[in-house]
Amino acid sequence: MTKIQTTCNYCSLACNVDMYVEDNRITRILPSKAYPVNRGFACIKGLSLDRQGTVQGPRPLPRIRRADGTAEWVSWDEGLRYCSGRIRDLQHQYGLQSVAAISTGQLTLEEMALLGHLCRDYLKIPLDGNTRLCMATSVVAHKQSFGFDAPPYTLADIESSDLLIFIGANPVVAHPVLWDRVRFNGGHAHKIIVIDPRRSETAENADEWYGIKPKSDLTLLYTLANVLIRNNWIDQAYIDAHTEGFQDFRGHVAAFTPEKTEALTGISPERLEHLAALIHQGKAVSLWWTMGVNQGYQAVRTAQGIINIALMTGNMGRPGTGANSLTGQVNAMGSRLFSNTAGLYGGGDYDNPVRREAVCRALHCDDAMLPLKPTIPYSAIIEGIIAGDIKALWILCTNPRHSWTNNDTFRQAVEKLDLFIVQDVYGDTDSSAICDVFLPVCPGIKKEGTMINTERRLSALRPVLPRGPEERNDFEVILAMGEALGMGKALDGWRSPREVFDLMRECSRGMPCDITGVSYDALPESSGIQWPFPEKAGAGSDQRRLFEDGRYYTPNGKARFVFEAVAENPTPLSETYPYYLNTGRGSVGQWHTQTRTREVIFVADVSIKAAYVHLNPVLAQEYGLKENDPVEIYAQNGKSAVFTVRLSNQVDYGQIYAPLHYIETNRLTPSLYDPYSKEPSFKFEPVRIQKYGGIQG
Ligand SMILES: Nc1nc2c(c(=O)[nH]1)N[C@H]1C(S)=C(S)[C@@H](COP(=O)(O)OP(=O)(O)OC[C@H]3O[C@@H](n4cnc5c(=O)[nH]c(N)nc54)[C@H](O)[C@@H]3O)O[C@H]1N2
Ligand SMILES: Nc1nc2c(c(=O)[nH]1)N[C@H]1C(S)=C(S)[C@@H](COP(=O)(O)OP(=O)(O)OC[C@H]3O[C@@H](n4cnc5c(=O)[nH]c(N)nc54)[C@H](O)[C@@H]3O)O[C@H]1N2
Ligand code: SF4
Ligand SMILES: [Mo]
Repeated sequence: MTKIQTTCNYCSLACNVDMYVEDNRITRILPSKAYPVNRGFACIKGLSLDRQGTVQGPRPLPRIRRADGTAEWVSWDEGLRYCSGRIRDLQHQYGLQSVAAISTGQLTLEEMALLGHLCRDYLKIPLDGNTRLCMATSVVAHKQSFGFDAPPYTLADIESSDLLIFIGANPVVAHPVLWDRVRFNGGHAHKIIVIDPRRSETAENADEWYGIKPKSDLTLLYTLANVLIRNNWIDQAYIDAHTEGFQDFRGHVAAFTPEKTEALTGISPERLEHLAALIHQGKAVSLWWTMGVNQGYQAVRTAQGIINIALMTGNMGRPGTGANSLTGQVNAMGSRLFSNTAGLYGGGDYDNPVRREAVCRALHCDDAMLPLKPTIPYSAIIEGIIAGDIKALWILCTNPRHSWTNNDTFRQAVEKLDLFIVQDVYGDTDSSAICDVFLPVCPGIKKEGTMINTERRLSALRPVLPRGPEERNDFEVILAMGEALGMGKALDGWRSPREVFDLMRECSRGMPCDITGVSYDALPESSGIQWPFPEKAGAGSDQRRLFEDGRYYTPNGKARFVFEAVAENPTPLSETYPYYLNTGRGSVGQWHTQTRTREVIFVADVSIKAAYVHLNPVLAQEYGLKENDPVEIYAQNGKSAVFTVRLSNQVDYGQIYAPLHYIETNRLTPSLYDPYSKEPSFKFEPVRIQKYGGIQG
């Protein structure tokens, strides 16, 4: 029996597990005891990593849909020749930009980097990631406030924090191993606060829940800042030494009085004063946010509203503090820094000549090879397809027919495409079922590469099981696509994950995310390594926190207070659409579009099969709806869908909650984005409801 330590490739904690293998079979999965993230614990998804890829098609070969609609399985050579030929033809006929690709936060760093090289450096096409649906807001907020996309914390900050404030985050469901650490908290006294319009699983388990009105966080945060200033509960020495823009910020928030904002946020002046006092009394206060903040129409400024609170109270750079954005997918951090989409490899801007030169040197290429500007965002790719400008789309490791906002628009886009290529483990996902070419790849347990987790920790994904003769992994397919497209010498130095890792390491030299001290061989069996880890960094601590010296990555080393007038909700409730739909995660066992977790028997047995919503019992009664009744929900986007009713006090009257794990949910979400990050506003859509089959109410 062999033991192989590898990384759980679901959520952004990237727990490590030890897999025991006998006769090419995984016999046992034990969470790695010594790994600093999960220390011997894992959730049901990590414990079920052997359940992957068991429902694949008959043979792992490319599937092409012919003109008459029939499917044909062809050799890898033929499949890739077909794709590359079509891509070249379309580019020839309609221009370079007539092809686009969408990737993910769930591939390895090396796969993303190679894909970025192929798409952006070589084909010169738009390439965005599903991280646009998730972390784009945090990326922009960090860049503007800190000067670099740098989440500051190490997960050990959880244990040294005496006040933990979760804003729009539900870690009981979404980051379960993190929640274990929050509850235990090293045995220290601590208080947990949750700000969420929904009495979420985390709210129910917190010390205090602030059930704010949806999308009123920015008003709440500005008012909180004003209360802290008025009581002189700020750290003036920290503000003077390490930040800029505070005077203007003070002026901006002066108008946000608790009395005036109560009607907007639903939080009373007394509770707000109380929250401010808790922050003031706390020795180490940490603020954690996730999708309840990132997915909104004024999301970047809201994230910065959180950052401003941490800065003005000096809760940065010390153990237990920080304005801390939690990542979602296992390698979203890798995609943010090494995918060549929104910035150069290693995180610099495309218009920075010094960085361009450094990246050219690292990659041994000419400047003409590098993209001139960031890719167009996901939303613009979909709009471009619908407008007829983009003719081919290649998606990898994401399922947008289900997960894209207002997802009928994705179906509409696919109908316009001349070529739709899907690269996935499964040939029957909502997206792969409607593609022209399906490229089957093996799951994570048969791949190698690097993942970067939410606290910037690099760890190794390792092949635990051997592959069959026809099975390909993502890296090989992307590489073979590059060869088929004629990249030739442009692939020199890019032909194995190890080579690509070395290129990316070199690109990071001198950047905040410097990983020049990390070797590809040192990661397996290790405790992981957090960036920055420059050459000659020495062993150091295995808990690396940023900004301990109060220096930020802005040109003058100071963090910025960024703020703006609170925007009106562009899609308010109305007489026609009087209720609001909120969406998010449903249960620990369900992962996004459920292509993978349907294989986990314990999960499949207990999870609800059909789309459902949480409905407040009083509202349900008004419509004559009982538990398990079908309800039709009509959204302001013009679409409707039928869900099963679950009566729940997690939602107040007027609020409806739909888990994103069912395709119906995104039928109803809006085509509305934050203006800076272009992240969709998944968490607020005005709706009306009707008993299914009844008279419209
Ligand atoms: N089991 C499981 N775990 C997962 C995932 C999964 O699919 N399944 N996905 C992973 C990924 S990619 C991500 S990004 C993370 C997401 O992790 P989370 O962001 O924690 O999960 P969500 O359920 O999307 O949203 C969190 C909360 O935001 C609240 N919210 C909605 N609107 C507002 C608002 O206006 N203000 C505030 N303050 N809160 C609001 C919702 O009610 C919800 O409780 O989870 C990761 N972990
Ligand atoms: N309404 C609503 N919608 C949301 C959200 C929300 O809160 N509310 N959250 C958004 C967020 S934060 C996210 S991150 C997205 C997630 O949305 P998606 O990325 O679309 O969701 P997944 O189900 O994780 O899709 C991953 C796909 O990759 C496949 N796959 C798994 N492993 C591999 C592999 O190794 N290689 C390849 N090539 N394929 C693989 C899986 O089978 C699956 O089809 O959803 C977004 N959509
Ligand atoms: S908490 Fe996240 S990384 Fe850890 S085992 Fe569960 S899904 Fe995997
Ligand atoms: Mo996400």
